[in-house]
Amino acid sequence: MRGAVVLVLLLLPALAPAQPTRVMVIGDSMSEEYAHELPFSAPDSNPLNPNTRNWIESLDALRSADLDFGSDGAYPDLRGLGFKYNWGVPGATAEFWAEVLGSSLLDDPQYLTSKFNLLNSLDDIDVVVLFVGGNDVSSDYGNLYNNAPSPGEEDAYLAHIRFIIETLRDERSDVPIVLVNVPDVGATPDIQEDHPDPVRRLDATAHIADLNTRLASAVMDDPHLVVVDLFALTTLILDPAPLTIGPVTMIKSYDRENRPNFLFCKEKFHPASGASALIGNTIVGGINAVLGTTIAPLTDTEIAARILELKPYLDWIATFPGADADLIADPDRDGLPNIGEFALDTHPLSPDAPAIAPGVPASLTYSPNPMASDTVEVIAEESTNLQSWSPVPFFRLTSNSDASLSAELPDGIRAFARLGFPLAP
Ligand SMILES: [Ca+2]
Ligand SMILES: [Ca+2]
Repeated sequence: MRGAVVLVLLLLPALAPAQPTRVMVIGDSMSEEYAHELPFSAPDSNPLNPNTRNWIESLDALRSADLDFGSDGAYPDLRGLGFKYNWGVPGATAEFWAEVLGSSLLDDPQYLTSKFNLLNSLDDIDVVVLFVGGNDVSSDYGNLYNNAPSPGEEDAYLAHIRFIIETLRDERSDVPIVLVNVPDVGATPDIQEDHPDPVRRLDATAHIADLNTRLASAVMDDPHLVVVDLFALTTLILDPAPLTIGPVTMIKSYDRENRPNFLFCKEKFHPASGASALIGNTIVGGINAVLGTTIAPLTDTEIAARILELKPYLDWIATFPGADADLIADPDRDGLPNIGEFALDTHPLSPDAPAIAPGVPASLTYSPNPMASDTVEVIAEESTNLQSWSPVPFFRLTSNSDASLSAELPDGIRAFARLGFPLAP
């Protein structure tokens, strides 16, 4: 008996070194690497340098020991630039992918190379993530909003998904598939601006939920397929409750600089890095479910530190035992949120915020923390009514010899000053 136990222990190390799970993705612009999706993935101030990541880029950055999307390269087919197993094609719908996989010498022959390359590589991968639907519902959203979905649209979508799956199965009958359901695109600022009535958006939400119910039942008998619930993630965005990632309360909107605490990229539709990381976790859950793997989802701390690039802040706040790490918490009630305390290297647990010095003119002097400048900006703002605020103009900003800055208030009128701390793009 003892001998048997020893034998098992000796065998264990041989089982341990697992290869990363090779993931093929069939999708749209949500899956195409943001590195190749200018201009929306880059800030207005630096339009050639993407500062956001999509779900694949986030997982590749933090889980490359577990997940392999293929080598980064240039491919002479629909993949274009990016990971070898990533077939993310901007603008793609379910219908598009059904066309590609249904192409022949007579029908859509321009897609034949892609079709063959994709199907031929099914033996090289461990799982397929089928991630389309956002573009399908976006193009019909106006009708869903008017509670008058285009007749046959749902049926056509489901038929296209079925055809895609059947074509993959014809090539490799047991290929594991993670099917991403349809997001409620009414969660995006883009759709909301064009469809401003929240009550009618609820009609659209109900139609998309219905489509997802039908999608789930259409594939429920497939033993090698798991549906993941992207719709649930969009529901979280629509929920009025705050959505937090670790210490960061995410802003459910967009920003032209693609700052990391906004959920959407600057063109108001694509999820920005933080939301993309949450999508990645949803898909990791699907991969684990269909393959029986135990790949760890990204933790909030990892996302905050490595995806939202807040590690310098997290390291700094950790040097104050007992301090709440929340960026916007103000435990010492001195008016500076923690991120502002970091930006000025003041004490998060001791009231020491810079104060306006009376005088003619009155001024606000503050010392930006050089260790924080890559993480958070410091912007002096002024107001005459406490309602509208604007940056203090440069000609009233002075650099002092001790590296502090002084913002002078306008002379002769009642004015107020404050400091703003936007996260660095
Ligand atoms: Ca404070
Ligand atoms: Ca303080």
